[in-house]
Amino acid sequence: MVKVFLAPLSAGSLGKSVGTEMAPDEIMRVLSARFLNESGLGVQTQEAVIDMDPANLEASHEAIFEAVKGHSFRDPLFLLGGDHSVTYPSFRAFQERFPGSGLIVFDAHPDLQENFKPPSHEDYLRVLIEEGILAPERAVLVGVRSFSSQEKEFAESKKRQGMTVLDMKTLASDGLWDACDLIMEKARSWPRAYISIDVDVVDPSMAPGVAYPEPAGLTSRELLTVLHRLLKLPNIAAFDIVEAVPSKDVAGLTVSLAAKILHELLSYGR
Ligand SMILES: [Mn+2]
Repeated sequence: MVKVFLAPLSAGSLGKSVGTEMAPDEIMRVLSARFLNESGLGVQTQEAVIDMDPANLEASHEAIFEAVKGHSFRDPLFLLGGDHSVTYPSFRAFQERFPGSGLIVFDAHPDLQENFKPPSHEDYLRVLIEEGILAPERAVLVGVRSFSSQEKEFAESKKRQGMTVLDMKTLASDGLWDACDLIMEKARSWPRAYISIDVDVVDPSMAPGVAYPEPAGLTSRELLTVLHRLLKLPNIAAFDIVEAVPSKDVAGLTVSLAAKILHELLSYGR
Protein backbone atom coordinates (compact mmCIF):
# COMPACT_ATOMS: atom_id res chain seq x y z
CA MET A 1 0.00 0.00 0.00
CA VAL A 2 1.36 3.38 -0.98
CA LYS A 3 0.28 6.28 1.14
CA VAL A 4 -1.29 9.30 -0.60
CA PHE A 5 -1.62 12.44 1.49
CA LEU A 6 -4.69 14.57 0.83
CA ALA A 7 -4.56 18.30 1.59
CA PRO A 8 -8.06 19.63 0.80
CA LEU A 9 -7.11 23.30 0.95
CA SER A 10 -8.13 26.39 -0.99
CA ALA A 11 -7.38 28.97 1.70
CA GLY A 12 -4.01 29.70 0.08
CA SER A 13 -5.60 30.76 -3.18
CA LEU A 14 -6.66 34.30 -2.17
CA GLY A 15 -10.20 33.34 -3.08
CA LYS A 16 -9.24 32.38 -6.64
CA SER A 17 -8.98 28.59 -6.59
CA VAL A 18 -12.00 28.04 -4.38
CA GLY A 19 -13.14 24.51 -5.10
CA THR A 20 -9.66 23.03 -5.21
CA GLU A 21 -10.35 21.70 -1.72
CA MET A 22 -12.65 19.20 -3.47
CA ALA A 23 -9.90 17.90 -5.75
CA PRO A 24 -8.15 15.31 -3.55
CA ASP A 25 -11.32 13.27 -2.94
CA GLU A 26 -12.38 13.52 -6.57
CA ILE A 27 -8.96 12.47 -7.84
CA MET A 28 -8.85 9.47 -5.49
CA ARG A 29 -12.36 8.46 -6.54
CA VAL A 30 -11.35 8.43 -10.21
CA LEU A 31 -8.05 6.70 -9.42
CA SER A 32 -9.86 3.88 -7.63
CA ALA A 33 -11.76 3.06 -10.83
CA ARG A 34 -8.59 2.81 -12.93
CA PHE A 35 -6.98 -0.53 -13.82
CA LEU A 36 -3.27 -0.73 -14.66
CA ASN A 37 -1.08 2.25 -15.43
CA GLU A 38 0.95 2.55 -18.63
CA SER A 39 3.77 0.55 -17.06
CA GLY A 40 1.32 -2.29 -16.48
CA LEU A 41 1.17 -1.77 -12.74
CA GLY A 42 -1.83 -1.45 -10.46
CA VAL A 43 -0.64 0.14 -7.24
CA GLN A 44 -2.76 -0.06 -4.09
CA THR A 45 -3.09 3.21 -2.25
CA GLN A 46 -4.01 4.23 1.24
CA GLU A 47 -5.36 7.73 1.89
CA ALA A 48 -3.99 9.91 4.66
CA VAL A 49 -6.16 13.01 5.00
CA ILE A 50 -4.38 16.00 6.49
CA ASP A 51 -6.72 18.06 8.66
CA MET A 52 -7.20 21.48 7.01
CA ASP A 53 -8.68 24.56 8.68
CA PRO A 54 -10.30 26.63 5.91
CA ALA A 55 -10.27 29.70 8.17
CA ASN A 56 -6.62 29.38 9.14
CA LEU A 57 -4.04 29.08 6.38
CA GLU A 58 -1.06 29.06 8.74
CA ALA A 59 -2.51 26.23 10.84
CA SER A 60 -3.27 24.29 7.64
CA HIS A 61 0.30 24.78 6.42
CA GLU A 62 1.60 23.64 9.80
CA ALA A 63 -0.48 20.46 9.54
CA ILE A 64 1.00 19.74 6.11
CA PHE A 65 4.51 20.44 7.44
CA GLU A 66 3.98 17.95 10.29
CA ALA A 67 2.50 15.29 7.99
CA VAL A 68 5.44 15.48 5.58
CA LYS A 69 7.92 15.59 8.44
CA GLY A 70 6.39 12.41 9.85
CA HIS A 71 6.47 10.56 6.52
CA SER A 72 8.76 7.52 6.48
CA PHE A 73 9.96 8.11 2.89
CA ARG A 74 10.23 4.35 2.38
CA ASP A 75 7.94 5.24 -0.52
CA PRO A 76 8.12 8.72 -2.02
CA LEU A 77 5.78 11.37 -0.70
CA PHE A 78 2.59 11.65 -2.77
CA LEU A 79 0.59 14.75 -1.89
CA LEU A 80 -2.65 15.94 -3.49
CA GLY A 81 -3.72 19.58 -3.16
CA GLY A 82 -5.33 21.75 -2.77
CA ASP A 83 -4.03 25.05 -4.00
CA HIS A 84 -0.34 25.46 -4.83
CA SER A 85 0.46 27.00 -1.43
CA VAL A 86 0.59 23.40 -0.08
CA THR A 87 4.03 23.07 -1.69
CA TYR A 88 5.41 25.68 0.71
CA PRO A 89 5.10 23.68 3.96
CA SER A 90 5.62 20.40 2.16
CA PHE A 91 8.92 21.40 0.55
CA ARG A 92 10.02 23.07 3.80
CA ALA A 93 9.63 19.75 5.66
CA PHE A 94 11.21 17.87 2.75
CA GLN A 95 14.22 20.19 2.80
CA GLU A 96 14.69 19.60 6.54
CA ARG A 97 14.66 15.88 5.90
CA PHE A 98 16.92 15.98 2.84
CA PRO A 99 19.01 19.17 2.98
CA GLY A 100 20.25 20.50 -0.34
CA SER A 101 17.34 19.05 -2.30
CA GLY A 102 15.87 20.60 -5.41
CA LEU A 103 12.39 21.41 -6.67
CA ILE A 104 11.10 20.84 -10.21
CA VAL A 105 7.83 22.68 -10.80
CA PHE A 106 5.47 22.25 -13.75
CA ASP A 107 3.23 25.32 -13.93
CA ALA A 108 1.80 27.80 -16.43
CA HIS A 109 2.63 30.55 -13.92
CA PRO A 110 5.83 31.11 -11.97
CA ASP A 111 4.12 31.86 -8.61
CA LEU A 112 6.77 34.49 -7.85
CA GLN A 113 4.60 37.45 -6.80
CA GLU A 114 5.71 39.80 -4.05
CA ASN A 115 6.07 37.97 -0.76
CA PHE A 116 3.16 38.47 1.62
CA LYS A 117 2.32 36.41 4.67
CA PRO A 118 1.29 33.65 4.88
CA PRO A 119 2.51 32.26 1.54
CA SER A 120 -0.22 31.84 -1.07
CA HIS A 121 -0.47 30.04 -4.39
CA GLU A 122 0.80 33.21 -6.12
CA ASP A 123 4.05 33.60 -4.22
CA TYR A 124 4.95 30.31 -2.50
CA LEU A 125 7.97 29.74 -4.77
CA ARG A 126 9.31 33.23 -4.17
CA VAL A 127 8.92 32.73 -0.41
CA LEU A 128 10.79 29.40 -0.52
CA ILE A 129 13.65 31.16 -2.33
CA GLU A 130 13.63 34.36 -0.25
CA GLU A 131 13.58 32.44 3.01
CA GLY A 132 16.61 30.45 1.86
CA ILE A 133 14.69 27.15 1.97
CA LEU A 134 15.27 26.63 -1.76
CA ALA A 135 18.53 27.75 -3.37
CA PRO A 136 17.93 29.34 -6.80
CA GLU A 137 20.30 26.84 -8.45
CA ARG A 138 18.09 24.02 -7.22
CA ALA A 139 14.85 25.51 -8.58
CA VAL A 140 13.57 24.42 -11.99
CA LEU A 141 10.40 25.87 -13.52
CA VAL A 142 8.89 24.08 -16.51
CA GLY A 143 6.08 25.12 -18.86
CA VAL A 144 5.60 28.70 -17.65
CA ARG A 145 3.97 31.04 -20.14
CA SER A 146 2.44 33.96 -18.21
CA PHE A 147 4.44 36.33 -16.00
CA SER A 148 3.59 39.61 -14.29
CA SER A 149 6.33 42.25 -14.70
CA GLN A 150 7.19 41.81 -11.04
CA GLU A 151 7.57 38.07 -11.51
CA LYS A 152 9.65 38.52 -14.63
CA GLU A 153 12.05 40.81 -12.78
CA PHE A 154 12.41 38.37 -9.88
CA ALA A 155 12.86 35.39 -12.23
CA GLU A 156 15.56 37.18 -14.22
CA SER A 157 17.51 38.04 -11.08
CA LYS A 158 17.26 34.44 -9.82
CA LYS A 159 18.25 33.06 -13.22
CA ARG A 160 21.51 34.95 -12.80
CA GLN A 161 21.91 32.97 -9.55
CA GLY A 162 21.30 29.65 -11.27
CA MET A 163 17.54 29.17 -11.35
CA THR A 164 16.39 27.24 -14.43
CA VAL A 165 13.33 28.48 -16.30
CA LEU A 166 12.25 26.26 -19.18
CA ASP A 167 9.37 28.39 -20.37
CA MET A 168 6.80 27.13 -22.84
CA LYS A 169 8.42 29.04 -25.70
CA THR A 170 11.78 27.37 -25.03
CA LEU A 171 10.17 23.94 -24.68
CA ALA A 172 8.37 24.36 -27.98
CA SER A 173 11.45 25.52 -29.90
CA ASP A 174 14.16 23.34 -28.32
CA GLY A 175 12.10 20.22 -27.82
CA LEU A 176 11.07 18.20 -24.80
CA TRP A 177 13.96 15.78 -25.00
CA ASP A 178 16.59 18.51 -24.57
CA ALA A 179 14.59 19.93 -21.70
CA CYS A 180 14.53 16.52 -20.00
CA ASP A 181 18.30 16.19 -20.44
CA LEU A 182 18.84 19.54 -18.80
CA ILE A 183 16.46 18.87 -15.90
CA MET A 184 17.93 15.41 -15.28
CA GLU A 185 21.50 16.66 -15.34
CA LYS A 186 20.62 19.24 -12.69
CA ALA A 187 18.55 16.87 -10.56
CA ARG A 188 21.27 14.22 -10.45
CA SER A 189 23.48 16.60 -8.49
CA TRP A 190 20.93 16.98 -5.70
CA PRO A 191 20.55 14.55 -2.77
CA ARG A 192 16.81 14.27 -3.53
CA ALA A 193 14.35 15.81 -5.98
CA TYR A 194 10.79 17.03 -5.36
CA ILE A 195 8.41 17.33 -8.32
CA SER A 196 5.41 19.65 -8.08
CA ILE A 197 2.75 19.60 -10.79
CA ASP A 198 0.24 22.43 -11.15
CA VAL A 199 -2.28 20.94 -13.57
CA ASP A 200 -2.62 24.30 -15.34
CA VAL A 201 0.73 23.55 -17.03
CA VAL A 202 -1.40 21.45 -19.39
CA ASP A 203 -3.33 23.28 -22.09
CA PRO A 204 -6.78 24.39 -20.90
CA SER A 205 -8.38 22.44 -23.73
CA MET A 206 -7.21 19.32 -21.89
CA ALA A 207 -7.27 20.65 -18.33
CA PRO A 208 -10.02 23.27 -18.20
CA GLY A 209 -10.80 22.89 -14.50
CA VAL A 210 -8.27 25.38 -13.14
CA ALA A 211 -8.38 28.87 -11.64
CA TYR A 212 -6.31 30.63 -14.31
CA PRO A 213 -6.57 28.81 -17.65
CA GLU A 214 -3.58 29.88 -19.75
CA PRO A 215 -3.69 28.97 -23.47
CA ALA A 216 -0.93 27.24 -25.43
CA GLY A 217 0.33 24.82 -22.82
CA LEU A 218 1.69 21.29 -22.90
CA THR A 219 -0.54 18.52 -24.13
CA SER A 220 -1.38 15.91 -21.53
CA ARG A 221 0.75 13.43 -23.50
CA GLU A 222 3.73 15.80 -23.57
CA LEU A 223 3.54 16.19 -19.80
CA LEU A 224 3.40 12.41 -19.36
CA THR A 225 6.32 11.94 -21.75
CA VAL A 226 8.45 14.31 -19.70
CA LEU A 227 7.34 12.71 -16.42
CA HIS A 228 7.98 9.17 -17.68
CA ARG A 229 11.49 10.24 -18.58
CA LEU A 230 12.11 12.00 -15.25
CA LEU A 231 10.91 8.89 -13.41
CA LYS A 232 14.19 7.31 -14.51
CA LEU A 233 16.01 9.58 -12.06
CA PRO A 234 17.21 7.57 -9.06
CA ASN A 235 16.58 10.23 -6.41
CA ILE A 236 13.00 11.51 -6.61
CA ALA A 237 11.44 11.43 -3.16
CA ALA A 238 8.33 13.60 -3.43
CA PHE A 239 5.51 14.48 -5.80
CA ASP A 240 2.58 16.80 -5.46
CA ILE A 241 -0.33 17.51 -7.81
CA VAL A 242 -2.17 20.77 -7.21
CA GLU A 243 -4.71 23.33 -8.41
CA ALA A 244 -7.40 21.16 -10.02
CA VAL A 245 -10.78 22.83 -9.47
CA PRO A 246 -13.51 20.20 -9.95
CA SER A 247 -16.33 22.78 -9.97
CA LYS A 248 -14.77 24.46 -13.01
CA ASP A 249 -14.07 21.19 -14.78
CA VAL A 250 -15.57 20.14 -18.12
CA ALA A 251 -16.62 16.50 -18.43
CA GLY A 252 -14.26 15.59 -15.59
CA LEU A 253 -11.24 16.06 -17.88
CA THR A 254 -8.99 17.77 -15.36
CA VAL A 255 -9.73 15.46 -12.45
CA SER A 256 -9.26 12.42 -14.62
CA LEU A 257 -5.96 13.80 -15.96
CA ALA A 258 -4.76 14.44 -12.39
CA ALA A 259 -5.74 10.87 -11.46
CA LYS A 260 -3.89 9.51 -14.47
CA ILE A 261 -0.78 11.53 -13.65
CA LEU A 262 -0.85 10.19 -10.08
CA HIS A 263 -1.38 6.66 -11.41
CA GLU A 264 1.75 6.96 -13.53
CA LEU A 265 3.81 8.48 -10.71
CA LEU A 266 2.78 5.73 -8.29
CA SER A 267 4.94 3.23 -10.13
CA TYR A 268 8.11 5.22 -9.35
CA GLY A 269 10.82 2.84 -8.14
CA ARG A 270 8.65 -0.25 -8.68
MN1 LIG B 1 0.94 27.24 -9.43
